[in-house]
Amino acid sequence: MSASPKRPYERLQRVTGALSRSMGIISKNTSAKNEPSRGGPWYLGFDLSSQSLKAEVIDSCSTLVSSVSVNFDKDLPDYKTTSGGYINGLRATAPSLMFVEALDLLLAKMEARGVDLKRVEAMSVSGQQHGSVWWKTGSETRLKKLDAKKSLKEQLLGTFSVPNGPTWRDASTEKECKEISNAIGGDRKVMDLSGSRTYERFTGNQIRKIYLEQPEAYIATERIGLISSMLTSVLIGGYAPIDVSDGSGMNLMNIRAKRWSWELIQAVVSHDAEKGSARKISDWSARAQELMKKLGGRTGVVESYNVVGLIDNYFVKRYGFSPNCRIVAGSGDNPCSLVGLRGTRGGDVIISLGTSDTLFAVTENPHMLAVDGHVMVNPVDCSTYIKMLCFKNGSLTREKVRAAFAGGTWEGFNAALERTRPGNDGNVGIYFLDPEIVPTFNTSRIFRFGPDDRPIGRFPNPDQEIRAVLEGHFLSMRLHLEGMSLPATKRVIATGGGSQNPSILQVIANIFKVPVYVHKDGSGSAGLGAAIRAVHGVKCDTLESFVSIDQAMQGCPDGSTFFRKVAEPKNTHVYDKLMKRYGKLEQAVVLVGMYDGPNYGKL
Ligand code: XUL
Repeated sequence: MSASPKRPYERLQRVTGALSRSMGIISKNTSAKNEPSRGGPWYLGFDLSSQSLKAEVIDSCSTLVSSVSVNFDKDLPDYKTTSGGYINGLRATAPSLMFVEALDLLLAKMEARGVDLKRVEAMSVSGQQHGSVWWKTGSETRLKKLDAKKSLKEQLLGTFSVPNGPTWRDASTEKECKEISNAIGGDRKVMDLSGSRTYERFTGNQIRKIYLEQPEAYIATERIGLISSMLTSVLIGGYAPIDVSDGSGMNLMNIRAKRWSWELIQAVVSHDAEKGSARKISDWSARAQELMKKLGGRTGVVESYNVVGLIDNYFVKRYGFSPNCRIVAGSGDNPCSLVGLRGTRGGDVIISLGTSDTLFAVTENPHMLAVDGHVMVNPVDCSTYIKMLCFKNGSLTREKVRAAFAGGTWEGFNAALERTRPGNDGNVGIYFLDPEIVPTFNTSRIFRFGPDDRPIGRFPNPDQEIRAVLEGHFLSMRLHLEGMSLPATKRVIATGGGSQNPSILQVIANIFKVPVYVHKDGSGSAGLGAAIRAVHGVKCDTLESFVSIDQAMQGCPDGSTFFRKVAEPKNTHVYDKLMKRYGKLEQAVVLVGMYDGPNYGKL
C-alpha cells in the first residue's frame, strides 16, 4: 500500500533511494539519527482535539521542546462554538473552516514565541476521531495554489460542501446504523469486518445520513476526509490519504486487509438510500464506485507511518519551514495517545481522561467477546491492534457535577471526595449528561440509587454526588473491560487532562485493583504521539522499509522509564461487591430507560 505523494516529493524519494541503494548504504539522511543535540532536528505533532488545536515540538528522542495551543471557543469566538462545536439535539458538528483558521493562528503564535520552525524535519497530525470533512469539487485545485500572502481562511472559505462536518459527539444516525448493519448481516459481522459494530459517530453512517438528507451537498463533494487527513491535506497542499488506524473508526475499512471494504461502501449507498433522495444514478454499483472515489479510491487509505508529501510552499514562505519538511499521514487522537505513551507492555490498560474518556490496550488478537467496543489497527505496528472503549461523559460531565456540587473548583471537588467513604455508603450514580456510547443510551439523564437499589431523586449528602460521578463511571469502565478479551490488567496508565488529579487516580486504582501510573511529561500524549509518529515515519521513509518504533527511537532513553507510579489500590473489597450491584443497575437503566419522580434525571 502506498500513498500518492506530491510529485516533487516522489522525485526526491527516487533520487535518495537510488543513491543509497547504489552506494550500498541504508540511509543518506544523517539528520534522521537520534541526536537530541542542540542542533538536531525537531518533530512537530498537531493535536486537533474537540476543544483546541495544539502543537507539540520534540527532538528525536521525544524530549519536549515547545508546546503551543489555540482554544476554539476563546481564541476563535466568531464561530460561536461551545466546547469546540455545535450540539443540536443528537446532532454534533464543528466548522471545518475553524480548524483551518486555527492552524494559521497557531503557527503565527509559534513564530511569535520564537520557535525555530526551520528545524522541523517532519510533522504529523492527531485528530479527534470519526469526524468527517467534506471538500467541494475544485477544492484540491485551491489547495494546490495556496498563496502565502493570504490567510488559509480567506483561501479556503467556501471549499467545504458541508461547512459544519459531523464530529465524534454526534449520536443522530441510529437509523443509518441499523440499515447498514442489516445490509451486512448484523452487528457481529460488521464488527468482524470493520473492527466495530455500526456506531452513530462512525463516518460510514454519517456519510449515509448526508447521502440521504443532503443529496446536493453529497453530489457537490469531491473528497470526504477525516479531521486528521483534512489538516494533513492543508499541510501538503493537496488531498491526503486517511491512515489505517483512524480509518478503523469509520465502519468502512476491512481492518485485517487494511483497505476499504467494498461490501461496507456498498451498504452506505444501498437501495434504501433511494427513498427521499434526489439522486438520479440508478445503478447501485456505480454509486458505490462514486463513493469509493470520494474516499480517495484504493490509495485513499495508507499505513500510518507513510510520508504523504512535503510541506506546501505556503508554510515555507509564510512561517519559514524547510521545504524538505516531510509530512507523515495523520491519525486519530486515541491511536496517537497510545504512541505518546511509548513503553507500554502486555497487561497495561490505558485510561485517557479528556472530553471523551477512553480505555484501550494493545493486543495481537482482534477478536472481542462483546459487540461493544472498537478494534483499530496500531499505527506504529501493523501486526497488532488497539482495543478501545469510548465514553462520552468524560471531563465535561465531571465539570458540570463539580460546578453544581463543589463550587466549580477541583480543590472543592477533591475535598468533597475526601469527606465521603469509598463505596459511597452504597449510593450509586449513573450520569449520562451527554447521550452515552458505552452502554448505548441516547438521552441525557442521571440515575441515582440508594443502598437498597431503589431509585432516589437526590443523595443524602451533596458530597456523595462527587464520589458517585467518579465511582459509577469507573465501575462502568471495569465492567465493559471484561468483554474485550484482554489479558489480566497489571497496571493502569492514566493520561489526558483528568490524569493530573491524584484523587481521581486513587478511585481508578481502587476500582481496577491495580496501581496507576502517569507519563512523566504530563498530559499532552496525543500531540506527543503525533510528533513521535513523525520520527517513526521519517525513519521508515529514509530506510525505505518498516522499522519498529523501538528501532526508530534507538539510542534514546527506554520508554518504560517514562512512567511514574501515582496510586496503589486500597479498599478493593468494597468495590468487588459494588461491581456486581453496578452491573445489574446499569443493565436495568439501559433496559427500562427511566425512573420518574422529583429531581430524577437532573443535576
Ligand atoms: C473515540 C472517540 C473519541 C474522540 C475524541 O472513538 O470518539 O475519543 O476520538 O476526540
